[in-house]
Amino acid sequence: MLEDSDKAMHVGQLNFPSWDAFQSAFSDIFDRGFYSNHGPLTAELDRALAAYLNVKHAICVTNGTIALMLVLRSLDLKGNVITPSFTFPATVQSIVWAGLTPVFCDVDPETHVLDARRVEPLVTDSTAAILGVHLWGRPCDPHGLTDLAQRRGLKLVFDAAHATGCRFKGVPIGGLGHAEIFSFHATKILNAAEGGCITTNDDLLAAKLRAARSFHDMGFVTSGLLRMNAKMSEAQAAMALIGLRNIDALIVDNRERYLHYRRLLADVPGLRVIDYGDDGQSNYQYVVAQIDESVFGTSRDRLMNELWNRNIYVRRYFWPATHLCPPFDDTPWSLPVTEQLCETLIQFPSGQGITESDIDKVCRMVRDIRERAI
Ligand code: T4K
Repeated sequence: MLEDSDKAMHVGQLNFPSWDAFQSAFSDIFDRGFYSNHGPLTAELDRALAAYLNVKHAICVTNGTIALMLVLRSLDLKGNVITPSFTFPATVQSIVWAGLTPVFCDVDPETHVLDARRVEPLVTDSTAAILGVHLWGRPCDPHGLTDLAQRRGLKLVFDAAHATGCRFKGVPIGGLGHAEIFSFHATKILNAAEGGCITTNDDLLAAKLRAARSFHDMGFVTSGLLRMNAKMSEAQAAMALIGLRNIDALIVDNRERYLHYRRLLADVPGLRVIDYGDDGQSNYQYVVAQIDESVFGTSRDRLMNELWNRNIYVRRYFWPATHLCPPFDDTPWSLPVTEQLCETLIQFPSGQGITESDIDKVCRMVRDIRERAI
């Protein structure tokens, strides 16, 4: 008999800052009467993130999408940008917003990210940049893509929206390529309600980005640089600063949740929780499994619908594939791995609001649904 769950469980169960810390930060903002336009908390967050991410410059902005648009625009690119279709649509849409053309590259079936071997055959005279995505926080072939970008004279940017707190060979993600971008959306490990940042070790690019994110920084004002209002507010910065103080503890808790899912689902035929290794390099914010319908006994979509009926709001990230949606679907892209992943992956609820007994319940339901289906 299937059990009902009365607690709605979402994939991005929010990481909350402590209410007391939040109140006190807000009370300080009210006392200062300074809410925006690069207040002290935004400046402090820029410095704190640069230190945490081990990079020279962190430039906080309104959200991750704006961070992508700004960095692509500020690199003065023309032509094509090689990028995955298997990502949140913001990655690709930002390329178009920056006046560039996306060229889709398929991803590795195990890691779900781009690698130099797949990207290199797509490089042409029109290629300006590679925009890799550290999907699920997995480093996107940093050595291979850096080498390729250097050899072919391309800019290399990483979308690290999922990767705050993740590491590559022990070093925090943040200083790779020409620039990386992060998202502090409510569902991310570092929750600023909305928010994002660009990180770079390039002083000139950082100066341009600081000028481009607002109409208040007078640097580059005469250079014709295109600018916008992409400022982070003091309220967002306050929330991010509190989250940043606790992020390492959140990663430890996330890892426990991830390992608990893995233990409970290890022997379910046809369901494989994707592996981040046990080396502590991931932020474990995403618990993603692949369903092999022929072994599992029912399809990923059927499993998703059955779980939704029980208040478990798993997601089929990412569906539909970006290259199959307008305005990108008028080209016959050949992306077999991406299309297979879009049809077989399921993301389970995770994050601070999910307890061990919630995970027990989700996994019990997955087993029950499978047993009823076979
Ligand atoms: N690059 C990549 C690789 C990204 O994944 C993203 C964003 C970006 C760039 C762009 O960064 P931002 O511009 O967003 O900063 C969610 C997020 O909205 C999106 O930020 C994120 N990626 C993406 C992976 O997930 P949706 O539309 O699939 O889910 P959403 O926002 O409805 O939230 C998921 C679940 O979380 C909901 O079912 C309910 C729950 N939830 C959500 C919110 C906002 C809550 O319980 N409370 C909340 O306040 O995009």
